[in-house]
Amino acid sequence: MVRIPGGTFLMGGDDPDGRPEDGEGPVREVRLDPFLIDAACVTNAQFATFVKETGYVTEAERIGWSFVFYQFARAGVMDATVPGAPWWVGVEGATWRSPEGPGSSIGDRQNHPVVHVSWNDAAAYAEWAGKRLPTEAEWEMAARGGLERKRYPWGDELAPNGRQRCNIWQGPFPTAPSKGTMPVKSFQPNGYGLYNVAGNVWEWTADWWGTEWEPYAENPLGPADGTAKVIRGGSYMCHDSYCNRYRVAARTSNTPDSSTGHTGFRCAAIV
Ligand SMILES: [Cu+2]
Repeated sequence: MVRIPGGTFLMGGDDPDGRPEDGEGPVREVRLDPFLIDAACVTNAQFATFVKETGYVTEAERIGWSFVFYQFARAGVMDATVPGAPWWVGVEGATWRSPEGPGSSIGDRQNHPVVHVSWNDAAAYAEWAGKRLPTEAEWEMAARGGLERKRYPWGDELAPNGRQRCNIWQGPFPTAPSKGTMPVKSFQPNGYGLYNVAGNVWEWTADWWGTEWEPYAENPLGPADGTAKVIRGGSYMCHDSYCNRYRVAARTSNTPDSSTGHTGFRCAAIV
């Protein structure tokens, strides 16, 4: 894990191309105590150890299906779609062990982020590991890597000197061929040593979704309750033609029992 020194930072953003309903802004001052956070997302190998030691069964395994990007779906395709996002298909038997459904495996993806894990699954892993999920404020402070009000975890340019810095969609969406997830330590880390805080997979945070902010907050925990949990960072499917949420201030949410092939998590802990 990486130690984040704490202190005050400017949270949120006012990028003109952010969506107002996402509540990225206004920019506000947030003060945090020091904390620890995983340098990278939890991998398939790490999650496998957790399952082996505890016998844990994920929600997707119990429900019997999960959402898979259409290019990867082969067997088990159901008649389940997401309004406004027809590239997601429900696949019977899609789980963290078989991310594309029956016949697929994570054999050659041990160091990729675990996916098809719900918020509840992520929280169970964190508890087993003696950790917890990061608050949204912790996630963002860590993701900013010590930089102030930048668009990305490394600065304002998406690809400085033409160098790709994150795993986001390449080419026309959603038809160009997707490679899906990459190993959790792909690309250069940010200033705090965190890998892939932009792109690769969305990351669950501890907070319930909300869009109301105070101009100043100390160790904020988000709303007391809600129906969806905040996810941060964007995924390999993000592309500025439809979703530019790989920006470091960007945010969205999903219900705590949902799982998809592009959402994972990293853990935090007290110092
Ligand atoms: Cu996106």
